[in-house]
Amino acid sequence: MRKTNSLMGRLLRGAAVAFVALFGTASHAAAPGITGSTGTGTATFNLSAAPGYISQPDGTSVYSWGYGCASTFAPGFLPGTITGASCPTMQLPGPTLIVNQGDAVTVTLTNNLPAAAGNTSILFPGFAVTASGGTPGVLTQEAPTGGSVAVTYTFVADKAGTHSYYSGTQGDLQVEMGLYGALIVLPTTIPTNCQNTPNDTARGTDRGGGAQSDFRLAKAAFNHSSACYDREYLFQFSEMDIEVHRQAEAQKDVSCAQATGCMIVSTEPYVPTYFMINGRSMPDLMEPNYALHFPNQPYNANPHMHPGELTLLRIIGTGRWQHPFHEHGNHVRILARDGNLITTATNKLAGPLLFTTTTTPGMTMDGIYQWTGKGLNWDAYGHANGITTETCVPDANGYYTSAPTANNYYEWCADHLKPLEDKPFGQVGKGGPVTLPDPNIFAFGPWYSGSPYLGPDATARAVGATPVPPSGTVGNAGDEAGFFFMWHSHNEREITTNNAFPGGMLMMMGVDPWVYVIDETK
Ligand SMILES: [Cu+2]
Repeated sequence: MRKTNSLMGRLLRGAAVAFVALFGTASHAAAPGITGSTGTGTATFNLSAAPGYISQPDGTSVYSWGYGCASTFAPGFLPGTITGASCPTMQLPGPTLIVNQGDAVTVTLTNNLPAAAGNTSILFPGFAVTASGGTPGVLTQEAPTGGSVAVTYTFVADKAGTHSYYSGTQGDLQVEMGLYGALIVLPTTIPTNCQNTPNDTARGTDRGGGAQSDFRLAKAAFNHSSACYDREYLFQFSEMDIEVHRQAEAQKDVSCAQATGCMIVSTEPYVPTYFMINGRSMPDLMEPNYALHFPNQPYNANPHMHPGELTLLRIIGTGRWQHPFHEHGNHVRILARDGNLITTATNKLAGPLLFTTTTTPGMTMDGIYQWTGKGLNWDAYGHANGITTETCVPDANGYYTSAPTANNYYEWCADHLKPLEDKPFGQVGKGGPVTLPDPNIFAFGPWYSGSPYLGPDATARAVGATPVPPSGTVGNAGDEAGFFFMWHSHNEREITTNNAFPGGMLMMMGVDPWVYVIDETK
């Protein structure tokens, strides 16, 4: 938070850590999507545009339009370890299309929108698209309603990275209604310095007895030594003005034979009240991918990571507003914009380090985020409170990376043994940078474990302290505690749902101790 007088600022002021949490039934995320029916070097997708209803956390059911899989099309799903994957005929956002760089991509679209909606289409910005079939529109070939005439878009996916796709027909209405999605192009060449699995010995061996699976779509976002990653998440930001959707719903059954449709829908003034990431608002976005109670909103937004892991963020701005999304805990090193890797003349990464990854409509970004605890100015593992058997030997960069099985693997050694608290409640100050609140205002449970520390047995570490535990710690023996950071739009209007806080474009990023297995299968 930058504005300390804001509501969020009052909640979070003075603490680098938003929440310390126990682990329970949390679901996780990854970057799920579909693969085409492929031969070697080709990827074919048969999509439909169709109407449907999506749900918002205030109970509202919103009439929307979305791309989905044609009923005759059986795609493949990635990552293959995610259970219950499906591709309905309408979803919001549309299916994430995953292809390999160099693939000849063919996307066939049929239009199952109501006749009153008129023609529709798909644009793939950044690619040289050949469109055939259907009827000519302003920007591309369009598919008429009725579902029987298909339009086909072909292009070579020559550019790696994260790309958007969206309707090229009546964009102010059709994109607002939900006709947009993501295209991920995986590089054909992987740099030799990338990790084979997220748990290579160089980056920490498997602390979960073989359970720490690889959920990446690839080992690198681009063919560049700075583009390796260990985990990845896709975030599509959009907003929604329900009045537009109500007008469209009221006119959906009007009989119509015009290519331009027969709806008279005012898209101005534009007053959105729903702000979504991957088609869901907080807290719905924390539910599992493909959750049955969100039949047309299959993708969640629930990032987790271990300290030190390189996490690839695939970011797309959709809709009409700018979305200044802030990833708390560190800045994001940008690799590429709109799939264009940002490098110097000598091929060194030149992408900026961003405080907020602000997207304008249609813009995409690929960036690397890493959380290590560097800069906290206190020992996040509670070593200052009696756990002195664990050491911290700095590597050339200052991190403890020489002992992959250590609980405090990747600790920032300059803060090793630094106390947490300045003036513990009811006690004398110990010199740390943080003053904890009165323990009586905390509720212990899923969002606060009773310990401010990261790692296995974090609460036991806290209460077993010498000479005194931090105030407000309660022993919950055996618990593993992680840190949760609020990732949210810095346009604070956007962290509401229908004007109620919290909601909208807000998620919780979890830093889990290495001993905790991050299971992205749900
Ligand atoms: Cu913030």
